[in-house]
Amino acid sequence: MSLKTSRTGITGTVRFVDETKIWVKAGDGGKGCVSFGRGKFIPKGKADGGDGGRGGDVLLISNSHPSTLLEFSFQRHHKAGNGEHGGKKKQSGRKGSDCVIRVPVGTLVKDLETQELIKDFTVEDQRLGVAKGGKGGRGNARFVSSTNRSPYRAEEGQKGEQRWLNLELKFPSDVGLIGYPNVGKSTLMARISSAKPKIADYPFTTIIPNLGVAKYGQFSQLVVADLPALIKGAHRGVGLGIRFLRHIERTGLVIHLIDISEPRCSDPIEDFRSVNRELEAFSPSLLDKAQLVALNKIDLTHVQGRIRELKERFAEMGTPLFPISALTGEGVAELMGEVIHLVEEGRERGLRGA
Ligand SMILES: Nc1nc2c(ncn2[C@@H]2O[C@H](COP(=O)(O)OP(=O)(O)OP(=O)(O)O)[C@@H](O)[C@H]2O)c(=O)[nH]1
Ligand SMILES: [Mg+2]
Repeated sequence: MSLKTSRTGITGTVRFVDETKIWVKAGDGGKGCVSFGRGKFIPKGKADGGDGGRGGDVLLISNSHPSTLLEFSFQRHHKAGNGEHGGKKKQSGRKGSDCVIRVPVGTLVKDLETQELIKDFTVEDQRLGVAKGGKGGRGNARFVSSTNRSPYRAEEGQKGEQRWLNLELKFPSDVGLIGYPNVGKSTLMARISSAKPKIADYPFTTIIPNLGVAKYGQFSQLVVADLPALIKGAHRGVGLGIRFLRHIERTGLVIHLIDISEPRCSDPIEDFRSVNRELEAFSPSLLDKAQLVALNKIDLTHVQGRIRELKERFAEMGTPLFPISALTGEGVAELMGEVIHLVEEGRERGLRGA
């Protein structure tokens, strides 16, 4: 996906790729050789043609390093080496070199034609063979028999497998940050993690997901995903749309931020509901995720003054409200205490990356 960022003042184009297609081709097997060495009592010579080498395989290996599939949009074709042809004196051809492709953890691999899910890379160092090299052909030495001691027969190598694959990336994270634009998602991300996302006072500052790692309690690796904002109609493509929501499919829990600091956010409950309707439009299962609701910017006096009323209104819906200031840090420890509690529970049930 490419986005032109005019209002943000960033010139140029930002590319973030979380879905792409690649073509993989394993190596062909080498030909078997037809050759005759000198042999006593064999007028034509002794058949000594060696076998062709096997073609190299194409393998995918998961790696925690790259966090996008961007490089695959530059290089779509991936080919393993062909096997060498067989030689004289029963020399076998060398095997073709394997082609190893490193994909980020969180990548789902599908066969493009059948749409069958072949693999879901959930942890580092998982391997998957996606195209098998062709077998080398047999040389004429293999076809010697009692009736034919000098056969001219040898085989061609088999073709290596080839296919198109669809790669889709869904970040595995513990906590996803969602909400309307400008509510302070990136500010909270910067407060609780080591990430340094761009923060600014205009909507849609964050145009691609940011990942950060937070240290809390015994969790030294709490992965937090700051997602681009949602607005009403996002499922119809309004704003940045809902396409980034795939990244919270793998999230154990969601922090939903709300903001009443500006006159436009007069009804936070309606904002809260419309963001949830967008989640539902993307995938109803997203609403089953644990969701913590935080009222941000309580350092501002007019926000401070409405905490009680809003706590009560959310309590009526059975939703506790965490008043916080991502800017000053007030209330963040209480919110994160609950986050840790839920993440612990989720990990016990094996939720992250599930
Ligand atoms: N007073 C106050 N301002 C805040 C607080 N949190 C964020 N802000 C301000 O609100 C504005 C938006 O903050 P961001 O963190 O960029 O908001 P966002 O939700 O990531 O915005 P988008 O990426 O555009 O969706 C910035 O000017 C922040 O400084 C807070 O707790 N108190
Ligand atoms: Mg942001």
